Amino acid sequence: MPFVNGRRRVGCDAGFRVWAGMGAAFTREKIRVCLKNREKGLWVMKHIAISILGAATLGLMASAASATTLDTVKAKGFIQCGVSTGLAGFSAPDDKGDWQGIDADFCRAVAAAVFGDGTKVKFTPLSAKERFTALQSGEVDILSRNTTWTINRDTALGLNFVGTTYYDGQGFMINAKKLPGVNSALQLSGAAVCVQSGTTTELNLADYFKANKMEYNPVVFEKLEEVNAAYDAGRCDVYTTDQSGLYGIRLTLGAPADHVVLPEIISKEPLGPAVRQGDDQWYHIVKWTYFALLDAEELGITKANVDEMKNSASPEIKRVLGQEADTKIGTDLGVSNDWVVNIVKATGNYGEMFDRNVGSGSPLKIARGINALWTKGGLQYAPPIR
Ligand SMILES: N[C@@H](CCC(=O)N[C@@H](CS)C(=O)NCC(=O)O)C(=O)O
Repeated sequence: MPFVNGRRRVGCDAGFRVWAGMGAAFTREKIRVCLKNREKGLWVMKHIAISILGAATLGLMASAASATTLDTVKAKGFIQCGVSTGLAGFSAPDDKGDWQGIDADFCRAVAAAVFGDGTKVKFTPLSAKERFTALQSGEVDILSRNTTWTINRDTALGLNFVGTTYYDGQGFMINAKKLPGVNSALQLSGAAVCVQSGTTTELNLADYFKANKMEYNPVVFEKLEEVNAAYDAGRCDVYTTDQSGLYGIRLTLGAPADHVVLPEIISKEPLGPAVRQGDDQWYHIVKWTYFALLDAEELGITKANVDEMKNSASPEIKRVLGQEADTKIGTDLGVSNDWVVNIVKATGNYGEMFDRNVGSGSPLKIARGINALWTKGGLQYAPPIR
């Protein structure tokens, strides 16, 4: 029992129950103080409880947020892939509604790495404006939509670009019948230019005309079909976008042969897939899927020969295909050791994907050019899988 100056002290125990007293008045005063303290104490306790509850809620939220993209993708059983609303060669639905194109196939390659099954993908068509919010909000797991890798998107927008699946540059297309004699973009001063909003295209256009002291009249739309329709109806003299896009769009016009792509490339448009920042494992899976496609091409591993290649005499090929004893070549990444086999079976290697969708085997017939492997004079180069 606590004493102060030899007298029994009135106080409150830890539960703020009043204990012990001496004279009635003295005790009443002490009880008043005690009750006051008790109120204070209860207030403090209430707030501590609130804080604890708050912290617990935050903890729960944090653990929900820390569920990795790989976990959520595995739990739902498919990858949600953000694509364009329909750009030939990159991502466009065919007659049956199946998404075709190099960007759509890239998501299939990631699905093959994760599930061993390239069909485990669902596609979300996105306009240029919608695409970043869709990725930031978690509506899609990968953005694979002819998107240019820029510093602003890689930093302020909270994205991580995994690489450049297609090196492009911005170009101009005109109706040669309407503008005979125009064979250079430098002859376009005063032109009405059709362009899609929310793109690097819009920004480069302004820079190019300013730098060359030329005037232009921008005709801006959010939806691809609006830009296409306006240009086809002759509301603009010029259509500008990534040069690969111009070739695809030209095929959809009323009279494709009337339209000419001018020779100038006015910007660098490294197009590639992006993921959200803050999930290194998912970033690595998507990035190494891209590298695996390139390494497979470099090693001559194709959709047709991948099973045979598992027994190759080359230690490198065996390693890449997960055939080494005690290998962790896939499990370290969070996927199975035969992940490269699964990718190549689903989509073929990078070169096969390119040819089928935008290259010689496609209506676009775009040359490999700078998208050739580094071993063939191009820019496509992947670090080794070892
Ligand atoms: N690469 C550029 C341009 C991308 C872009 O959105 N281009 C338009 C060409 S008109 C497009 O593909 N639109 C497709 C759509 O909105 O579905 C960027 O990342 O900003």
